[in-house]
Amino acid sequence: MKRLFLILAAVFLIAGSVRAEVVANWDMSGEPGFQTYTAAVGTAEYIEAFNIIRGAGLYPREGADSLNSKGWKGTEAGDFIEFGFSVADGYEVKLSELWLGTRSSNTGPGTIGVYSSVDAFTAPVEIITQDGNAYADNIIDLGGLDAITGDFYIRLFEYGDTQADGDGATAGTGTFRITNYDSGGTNTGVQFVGTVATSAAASPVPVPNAVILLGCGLIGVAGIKRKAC
Ligand SMILES: [Ca+2]
Ligand SMILES: [Ca+2]
Repeated sequence: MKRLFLILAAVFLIAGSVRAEVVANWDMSGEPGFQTYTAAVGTAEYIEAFNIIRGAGLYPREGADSLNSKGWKGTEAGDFIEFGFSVADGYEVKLSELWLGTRSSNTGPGTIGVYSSVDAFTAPVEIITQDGNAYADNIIDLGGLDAITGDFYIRLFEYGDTQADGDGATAGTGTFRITNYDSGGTNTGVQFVGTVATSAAASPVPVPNAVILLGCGLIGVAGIKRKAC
């Protein structure tokens, strides 16, 4: 009976071995701030990352270890930072977290909405508060998003129109930068965490694999030999 338990445990371990991993990550350390884009430094298998870029309504600005921008004005259409990834055909990603650091200048955006392409950037997944010009380090819960196939983007728009120092409308000269997540001795870069798996559409019957393994495991216990195993 103990052996049966061990085999069953092993079978379920194998069947459920889709583990959370870094789906894509960008390292902002050493970046000057005014670069046109920052390319990813790594991805999970079956993932291609997109550069971190500015929308057309923003302008480059110096800022060590970041991608920094000025030209923020409330919800102007082109005023956003965008990054994301593409999932290979036949695969899907279930995201769990986005790790990132952000910082505004005192007259830059006071609140930043984190929007996703899943709902065409309609409702913020999270709202980041910038407290003056202090760095904000956040692990944003993306567990509520549906599984992703194809292209996926996050956009950071200003949410509302208030300066980070708490009063006044956001100034066009004010800045907002995206930096590495750096908190409590942990510096991870900007990263998505989640699981990559074959998509339901590509393999509509993923369960039988586990069932076959389970069947073979039981046959093994019973001492029955079968070619399929
Ligand atoms: Ca603008
Ligand atoms: Ca102010």
